[in-house]
Order: sequence, then C-alpha cells, then structure tokens
Amino acid sequence: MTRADQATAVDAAEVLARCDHLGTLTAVPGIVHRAYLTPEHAAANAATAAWMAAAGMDTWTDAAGNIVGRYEGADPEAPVLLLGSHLDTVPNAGRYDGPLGVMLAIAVVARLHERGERLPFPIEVIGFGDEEGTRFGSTLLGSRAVAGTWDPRWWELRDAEGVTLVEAFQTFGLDPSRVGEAAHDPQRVLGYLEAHIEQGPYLEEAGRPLGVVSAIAGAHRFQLTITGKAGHAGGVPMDRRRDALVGASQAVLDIERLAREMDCVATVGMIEVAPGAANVIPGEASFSLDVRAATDEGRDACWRAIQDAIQEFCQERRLVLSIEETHSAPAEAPAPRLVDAVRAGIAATGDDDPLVLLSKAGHDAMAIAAMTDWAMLFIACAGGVSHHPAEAVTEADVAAALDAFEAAVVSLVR
Ligand code: HGY
Ligand code: MN
Ligand code: MN
Ligand code: MN
Repeated sequence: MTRADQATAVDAAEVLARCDHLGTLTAVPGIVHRAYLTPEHAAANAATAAWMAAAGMDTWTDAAGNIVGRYEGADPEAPVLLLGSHLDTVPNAGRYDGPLGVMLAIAVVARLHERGERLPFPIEVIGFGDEEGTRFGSTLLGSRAVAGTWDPRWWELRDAEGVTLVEAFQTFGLDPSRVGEAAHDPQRVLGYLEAHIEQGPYLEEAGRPLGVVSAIAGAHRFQLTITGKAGHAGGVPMDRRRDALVGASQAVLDIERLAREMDCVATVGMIEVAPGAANVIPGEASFSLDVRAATDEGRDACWRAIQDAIQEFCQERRLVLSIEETHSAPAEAPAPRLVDAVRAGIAATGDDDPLVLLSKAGHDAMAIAAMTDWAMLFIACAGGVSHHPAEAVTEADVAAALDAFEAAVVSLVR
C-alpha cells in the first residue's frame, strides 16, 4: 500500500503511485487486466475504499459492484455531485485509463478533508466496475446501473467461461434482484464530472496538459458472422471454394477503407475461425465491429456502406452474412453549466482558452448522461497511447489536472 494510509494529503505523485498499485491488481501478473466482478476487481475496490476512507469518505460497494465514497456536504440533503471514472481495464491495458480519474476525484476530496472544508453539497466518488465491457461483451454496466438504465436482458450475458452475469453477481456477493438500488434519483443529483486521459494525440501535440470534452462519439458495435463451406484444403479447387475467412478478410479491408473515406473510426478487434484447422477451408468466420463518428448520422452512413460492401462480396463468393448488434450508444453532449465549471477549473491553472476535443473513446459519462448533466476534463497522455501498457502521463500534467478538477468542483459552489 502507498503512503496514503498515513496522510490524507494526496499530491500528483501519490495519485500516480495509486494508479501503479492498482496496476498490480490484475488477472495475469505482469500485465494489467482487471475485468468486472473478478477477484482483482474486488481487490481494486478494497484499495480504493481505503483511499476514500483516508480522504474522509464513508464507503460502500453498491448493488452493481461499483465502489462508492461519500463526502458529506454542509447540507446532507442537497443534491449530490458525482465524480468518477472506471476501475476495470481492457486486457493488457495501461494504468491510467479509468483509474486516474477515480484517483483524481479522491485527491480532490482529500484536499477538502485536509482543510476541514465542507461544500454546500455532498460529493460521491464512484469507481465504476465495468466501463470496458470486456468480460460480458456489453459495456458501461456499472454506470448504467447508477443511471437507472439497467436492462434485465443482460442477466443472461455469459463470459468466455460461460459464467452468466447473474452467477458473477452472486460470486461477487451481490444480489442480482437488488441491482436497482444502485440507481440515483435524478432529482437528487447536481451533476457528474469525470477526469480522463485523452486517449488521443491532440493535447500533447498542442503542448496543452488539459482539455474540455465537447462530445463523446457513440459507438455502434456488432458481431458479424460470415458462413461459407468448410472443405478439404487439398481437394477443393480454388474456384469452387466458399472460404469464410476470405470473406471476412475482404470485409476487414473494406471496413478500413470506408472508415477512412467517411471520416469515421472502425475497428475489428476480435475474430474467430471455424472449424479452425490448418487443412480445413474455414466454413465460418465471426468477428467484432466497432464503428464511431463525430455524429450518429455519419456513423450510421458508414455502417450502411460497410454492410453493402460486405454483402456484395458475399454474393460474389456465395457466402452468407449474419449480423448481431451488441452495443449501441448515441453521441452525448455535455451540459454547458458543467462545461463552464471544467473551463473555470482549467483557467485556474492558467489556461483560459482550453482546447476543446471530441472524444471518440467512450466513457462512463455517456451512461450517466441518461440520469444527469455531465462534463469531462481531459488530460494529455504520451503519444495518445491507450489500451496499451505504454499508456503514460506526466506528473506535471496530473498536478495540473488535480488543481483544475478541484477548482471545477469548487466553482459549482457559486
Ligand atoms: O471503447 C471505448 O471507447 C472505451 O475505452 N470503453
Ligand atoms: Mn476509460
Ligand atoms: Mn478504455
Ligand atoms: Mn472509456
């Protein structure tokens, strides 16, 4: 454990040390991989709860497995300001995508606690448990529970070992029937602020430590399956094959080409081939597709063009395409009053004309948007690298972010 258990003062160095510590709470020693409702998630919740308590917060695990810390306000009945980000990670992740935002939120509260200061409103810091959605294939489960948009169809989601979400809840010590208790009453929430690394190159290229998020692009995700005909790798002549992997390979190239042409981002992150033998022509190829753009209209136009291109090639090769939508989130815009708070925070660090950026990365804020107003503070990261062990931030930028985040919170008092 870092020195945080001796003092409530939490500076940028301590914030980074805590992110490093969380990076050791992982499924596979040596790489960062922490999925929803796993033992490593429980360990991260416990470490975070200790740091929250050291900052003067009451802590609990909510009904969806998120870790929550509450710092009382002068008026405990006043609508609560929510701060947060996520504690889960993608496989072989960096240490800052998610955890940095949670640690910065705790550090802001630690400063208030150290000064013995109570704001008029209570603050709750939330470490969401499933922003990435990598275990069950459906993202933002923790924040959607808090937003009150839980979908009961998710209970039958299974992870790679076949464990259902219901079973994972029970193993984690949660009662699935009580997941609704994680939801906030929108009337009793002041708003939501999230600090997060940019996960893109633009702040660093502009030499700016901090930026304001103008909107979050909505991701549309699918599982595409191309079915052909398995056959003998030696016996079937090339011109008589219905090779599913050839169809999928052409699809991947068309996806990349169309995303470039139509100013979108599109990613095939997973692919499986069946039956999966060196001497068998693939009869089936199934792959993920994630499409995003600055607008939902632009994203959906790109998705239509992708479908047309894949269908056309499948017809030529006597292949069959099937499509399952696995996730769809609309683009979300922050609330001007909270954007003003983030701008005020950044101005407190000397930058009164901050860079304003579209986030093509998704965040818990887009789930919380269903329940309350939100805004995000972006922090420069080295080379824009994220979802990779080389993810890095500078201590100076984290120090600026801490000052800006604190100033943004305090600016809401007026
Ligand atoms: O996919 C995303 O943009 C986020 O990191 N979950
Ligand atoms: Mn993230
Ligand atoms: Mn991420
Ligand atoms: Mn994200």
